[in-house]
Amino acid sequence: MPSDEVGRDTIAAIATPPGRGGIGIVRLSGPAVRDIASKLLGFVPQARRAVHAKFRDVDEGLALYFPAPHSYTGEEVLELQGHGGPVVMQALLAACLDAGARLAEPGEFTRRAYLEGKIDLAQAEAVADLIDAASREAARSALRSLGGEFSAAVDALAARLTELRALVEATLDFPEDEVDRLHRDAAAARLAEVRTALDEVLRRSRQGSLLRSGIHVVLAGRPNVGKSSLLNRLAGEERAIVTAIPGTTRDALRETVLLDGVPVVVVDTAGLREATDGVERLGVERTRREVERADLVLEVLDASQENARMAAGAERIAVYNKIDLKPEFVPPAGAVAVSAKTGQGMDRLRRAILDAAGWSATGESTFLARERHLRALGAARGHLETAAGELGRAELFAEELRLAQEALGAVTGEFTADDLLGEIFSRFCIGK
Ligand SMILES: Nc1nc2c(ncn2[C@@H]2O[C@H](COP(=O)(O)OP(=O)(O)OP(=O)(O)O)[C@@H](O)[C@H]2O)c(=O)[nH]1
Ligand SMILES: [Mg+2]
Repeated sequence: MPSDEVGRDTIAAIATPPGRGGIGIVRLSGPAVRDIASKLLGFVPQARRAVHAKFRDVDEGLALYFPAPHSYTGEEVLELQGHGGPVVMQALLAACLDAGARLAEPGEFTRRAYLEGKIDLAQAEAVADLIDAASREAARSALRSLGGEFSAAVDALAARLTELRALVEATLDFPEDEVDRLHRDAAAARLAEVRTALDEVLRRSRQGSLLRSGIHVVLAGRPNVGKSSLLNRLAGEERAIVTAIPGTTRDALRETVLLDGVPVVVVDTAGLREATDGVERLGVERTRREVERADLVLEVLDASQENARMAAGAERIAVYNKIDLKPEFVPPAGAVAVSAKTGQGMDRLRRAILDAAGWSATGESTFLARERHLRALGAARGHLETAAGELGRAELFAEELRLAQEALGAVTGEFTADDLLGEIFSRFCIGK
């Protein structure tokens, strides 16, 4: 969509994180950058050359000038690299504002890059996702999106739909004859191809979305079965208090662990039983709430006790703990047997968690998709499915293709409402 905003002003922000650092950067973007440089430095630096300068009486450091359109935002950009102390940085920012800049809103630099057509919307989102990446895998995936790989895959799908539409629209006026039938078969075959390609993009996007948003796993079960011990095992350190006294854990305790680069929030909870006091009762209530919110529940059981056997389900895994006390124990199908004490079976448990989340560690490249992207791809998929049922009616068929294309366009921002843009960019940090 990249549209133009008239009367754009010049924005400034501290681009480095708050606090003390060796270097702190104030960034400016907009038409008044040259003017502000003159006021602040006494000159306009040569394009793309780091030059030492005094920043008025505030600080001194390196100045970098990027003339439009060869800059991050596509506008005139100036970077002032000074000393990274909070007071210096604030004073430098204030000097920029005095010289005619306005304080940037969160994500405004990236928003401008998008509006200037430097990057599309999926790439802009990838900027934030790269900054927020919780694992190396997530960062790699975000970097691929930033480089345009995800957008290119989505654009390729849209392009194939354009071809198909052209093919179908050319035949709209054909009477029911042999030629028409041939066209229809060709269209059906092409549609099937596009659907397969879309499913592949969707699959890789779902994988990537796991890297981005992770999964929420809750440990639940009777007191003393070893939930807290399992949390400690998964976290690799002693986080939760473990005792032989049933009812030890009262409050829900959460730890984020990375499994295969997928961030997994593991929640330890109070053991489920008839509470013996008010505090425990509150804890048990909390456990029930956590279980309701979970993506996956690990139903922990004590293998050394005569437990009722648990049925396995998609969102529940029965985990039999303490198998060190009963080495002959054979878990029922779908369940996992472990020992939080010795670590036995933990790899299988980690694998089971990832499997239940739908993560396939094939090492293939994933797209760090957001929920918004998954919805758009899903909508496109729905339209193609409808189209497949309308092969005999060229007009309806073509219309569904058009709608599918529009849904794809939402990913890269070709068709995107302003309020959505506002929402996306407002979640960025200031200075990005
Ligand atoms: N032998 C053996 N003992 C274990 C194992 N896991 C936990 N335990 C012991 O079982 C007892 C209870 O462990 P916890 O981790 O506190 O159990 P919990 O389910 O969190 O208990 P509550 O917080 O009371 O609900 C402790 O004495 C642990 O040392 C295991 O795999 N093998
Ligand atoms: Mg506990």
